[in-house]
Amino acid sequence: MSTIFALSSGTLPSAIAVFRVSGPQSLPILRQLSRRKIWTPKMMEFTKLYDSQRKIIDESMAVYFPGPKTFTGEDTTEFFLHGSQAVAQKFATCLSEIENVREAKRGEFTRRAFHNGKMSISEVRGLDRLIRSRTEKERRAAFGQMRGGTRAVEIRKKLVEILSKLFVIIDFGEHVALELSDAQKDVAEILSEINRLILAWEGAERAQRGLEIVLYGRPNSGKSSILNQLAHDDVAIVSEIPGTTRDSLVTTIQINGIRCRLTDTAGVRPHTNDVIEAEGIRRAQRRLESADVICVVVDPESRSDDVAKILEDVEKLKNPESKVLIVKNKADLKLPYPEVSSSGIHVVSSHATSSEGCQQLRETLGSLVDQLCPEANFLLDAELLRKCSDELTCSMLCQDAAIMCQHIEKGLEYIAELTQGTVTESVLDGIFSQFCIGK
Ligand SMILES: Nc1nc2c(ncn2[C@@H]2O[C@H](COP(=O)(O)OP(=O)(O)OP(=O)(O)O)[C@@H](O)[C@H]2O)c(=O)[nH]1
Ligand SMILES: [Mg+2]
Repeated sequence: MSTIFALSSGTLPSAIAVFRVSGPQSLPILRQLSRRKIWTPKMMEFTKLYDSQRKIIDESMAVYFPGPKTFTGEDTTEFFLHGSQAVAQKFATCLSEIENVREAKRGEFTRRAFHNGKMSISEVRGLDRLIRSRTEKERRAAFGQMRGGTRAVEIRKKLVEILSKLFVIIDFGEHVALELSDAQKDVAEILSEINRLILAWEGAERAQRGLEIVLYGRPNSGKSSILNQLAHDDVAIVSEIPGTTRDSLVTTIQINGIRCRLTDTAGVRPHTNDVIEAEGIRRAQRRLESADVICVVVDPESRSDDVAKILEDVEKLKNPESKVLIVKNKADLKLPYPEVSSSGIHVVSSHATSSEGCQQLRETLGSLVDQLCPEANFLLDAELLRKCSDELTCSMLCQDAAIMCQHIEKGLEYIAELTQGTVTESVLDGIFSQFCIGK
C-alpha cells in the first residue's frame, strides 16, 4: 500500500499550508524529514524539515497519529508549513522523491477511510456536500446526509423484524396469531417514512443546485422593475416603452439561505412580426421549462384574454413540480385588474417602484422556496430509496408470505447499499472524482 500526501489547506499563498500524509510510511517520513527519531503520537511539535541534501526546507509544526484511530484508519502525519507556493512546491517534491510515496488523487483520503470502514457511503456523500456547501442551509443539509446512515440502519432493522415475522407465518402458519395484514401494516409505516426521506432528498438536491425563478408576463407589466427590487440592484433596464427587455437576463439572489437564479424575460405578446421580439419570446418560453417558480406578472393594463393565454402557456410548458405565482403589479395605481381564473395559484400584489412594495412578494417567494427545499434532519440517496420503495410497494400487494419476503429482501439490499460497502468501484469513482484533492 502506497503512502499518499496532499496539500489539504487550499489555495496558496496563505498563512499556513497543511500537508496531510497517510499510509505506512507516515512515521518514517516524519523521522526522515525532521532528522529526529522520537515522536510522541498525537503531540504537535515544532521541527525543522530537511531535504535529502540536508538543506532546510522550512520550519514547521508536525503531528503524528497512529492508525487505526485516524480519519483514514491508517497512520497519518500532518505538517503545518509556511503557506508559500515555493515552500509547498519544494515540500511536495521532497515527499515525491521518497519511495512508495505519491501525491493523492481526488478524494483519496476519504476513499481510504471508506475502505477501512471508518465511514459509510452516506457519510462520504455528506462530507462531499459539506465541502461544497455555500449557504447555511446547504451546510445543515450536509450534516443531515452524514447522519442519514443512522436512519438507514433503523429502517434495515425494522425490515429485518418484518422478515422474521413473515418467516414465522411461513413456518407455523395456522399455529400462530400473526397475520399477513400485520406485516403489511408495518411495511406501510416504513414506506411512508421512506417516501418522506425521498422528498427531503429531492429538496436538498434542489437547494444544492439552486432554484430557478422566472419573471414572465406581457410587455410593460413591470418584470424588470421587480427583478431590480428583488436583487436590490439596478440590474435590468426599465422604461415605459413596451418591449424594453429583448433577451433573458439572469441575476443571483439568496432567499432563505437558498441560491436562486432570478430571470427577467422579454415581454410576451400573442402576435408579433418583429423577428427579434419573436426570438425573445421563444427564449422566455424556454425558461419556463426549467423554472422552479414562475411569477406571472400582470398589471391593470393587461387584457384578461392575454393573461389567460399566458397562464395556459405556463401550464403547458412548466415542469409539473414547479410553482406558479400571479403578481398583480402596479398596485399603487389602485386600478382594477383583469379577471383571471387563478384557482389553486398563489396571488400577491406588488408595487415595484418601491422596495417596500415588493415585501409581500418576497415573503411569498420565501414560503415557496421553503416548500421546495424543506429542512431535513436526515438525508439518504433517493435513487436507492426509490428502488426500495418500489419493492416494498410490490410486497404490500402480495397475498403470499413467501413472495412478500422476496420483495422485502430485495428492498433490504438497497438499504444495505446505503449503510455499508456494497457499492461498486465505478460508483465510488464517480463520487470521489467530485472531491477535492487533499480530502
Ligand atoms: N406606478 C407603477 N409603475 C411601475 C411599477 N412597476 C413598474 N412600473 C413602471 O412600468 C414601466 C415598465 O416597467 P418595466 O419594469 O420595464 O416592465 P417590463 O415588464 O420589464 O417591460 P418589458 O421589458 O417591456 O417587457 C416603467 O415605466 C416602470 O417604472 C409599479 O409597481 N407601479
Ligand atoms: Mg423588462
